[in-house]
Parts: sequence; C-alpha cells; structure tokens
Amino acid sequence: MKLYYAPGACSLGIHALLEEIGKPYEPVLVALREGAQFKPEYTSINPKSKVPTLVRDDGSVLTEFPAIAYWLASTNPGAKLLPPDADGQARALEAIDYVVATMHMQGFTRMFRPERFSPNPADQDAVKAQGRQIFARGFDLMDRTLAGKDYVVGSYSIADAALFYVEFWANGRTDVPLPAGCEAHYERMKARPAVARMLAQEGLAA
Ligand SMILES: N[C@@H](CCC(=O)N[C@@H](CS)C(=O)NCC(=O)O)C(=O)O
Repeated sequence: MKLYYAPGACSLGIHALLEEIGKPYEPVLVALREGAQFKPEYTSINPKSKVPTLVRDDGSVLTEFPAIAYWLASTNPGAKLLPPDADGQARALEAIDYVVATMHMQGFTRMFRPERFSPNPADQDAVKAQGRQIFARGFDLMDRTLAGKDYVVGSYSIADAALFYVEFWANGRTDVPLPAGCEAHYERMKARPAVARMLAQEGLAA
C-alpha cells in the first residue's frame, strides 16, 4: 500500500491508523505548498488534488478520509479500529463525518481559505470569524461526546484518528482552546506509540 500524505495535513489521521495496523506501507509525500497536488503526476492518481490518497496492494485508489479509515478498519479486524456492533460502528462514522465535513471542511477551511467561500476580500474577516465559530463549537460537541470515556466510542477507533487531526490543528495553528475532555484526549492520543511514530515520521512536534 502507498499513502499519499502531506506533513501536518488531515492525512496524518490515516497515517496514524496505518502505524496502528502495523502492516508494511509506503508513505509518499505530496508537497501541497508547492502545488504538487495539481501536477499530472498526482492528478493521474487522485484527480481531486487532495490528500490523503491510499493506493492499495491491487493498485486501486481510495480517497476521502472516512472511506479510507473505514476500509482500513474493516480489512484489518485484528487491529480493532471499530467496535464490533452496528451501533458502535455507526457512532464512530457519525463522529468522523462531523469532524471531516463540518469541523474541517466548513470550519477550519473558512479560517484558512476564506477566498473559497467569498471572492470579495471585504468579506473575508467575517468568513474567518464564522469558520472559527464552527471549529470551536465542534470541539464543544466532541467534548460532550467524550464525557466519561477515554475515546470517542469508548474503545479506540478510527473516530479518534479523525478527532486527533483537528485537535492537532487547534493546538499549533489556531487560537481555539481545546475543552478539557478534548485536551485529555489529545494527550492520550499522543501517548499512543503509533501516533508518536507518525508524528516523528512527518517531522511534527505536537
Ligand atoms: N474530503 C477530503 C478532504 C481532504 C482535504 O481537504 N485535504 C487537504 C489537506 S488537509 C488537501 O489536500 N488540500 C490541498 C488543496 O486543497 O489544494 C477527505 O476527507 O479526505
């Protein structure tokens, strides 16, 4: 398998899951800041010009964080990355969708790419403020989800890898404070050997 990733991007959650699984894979760096995602070498693999991209052993390509995380968990049951019951699995997918579709795409992207939401430069401070509000509210909701639990659905799952990447962003790249439950979750995640290996491989200090 090959994981196309960028250091510190949302792909870090998938990178952590691959380390958790422990099977061989090749990490391939995509230099987003240099626009490598738009070059034919990459668009021939993922025409969406985004990371993460997973190229599986049969050569087929899988994109989108929730799909990749779900596929990795389903095909590696021994890693126990999803609860065994349908309700627990649905809860994990519910949390991942919220992190990716709302906190990341609606919140964080507004804060750092306001021009994608309004072409008018005069609007951009308002767009950023709206994004910050969505991002911060997300942590409040995830904090409630974590109440009384170490991990999002109780035991460690793919949902924690998703929550971790936005917690990582909140810490290094925003002034959004993590509520106590999310802060404890962030520390708990960093203490996992697989997460520590991923951070070291991406050259990230958390
Ligand atoms: N919906 C996609 C989002 C992926 C995404 O937005 N990735 C960002 C990095 S965190 C990216 O590749 N950005 C490059 C760009 O927008 O040019 C997913 O779930 O995988």
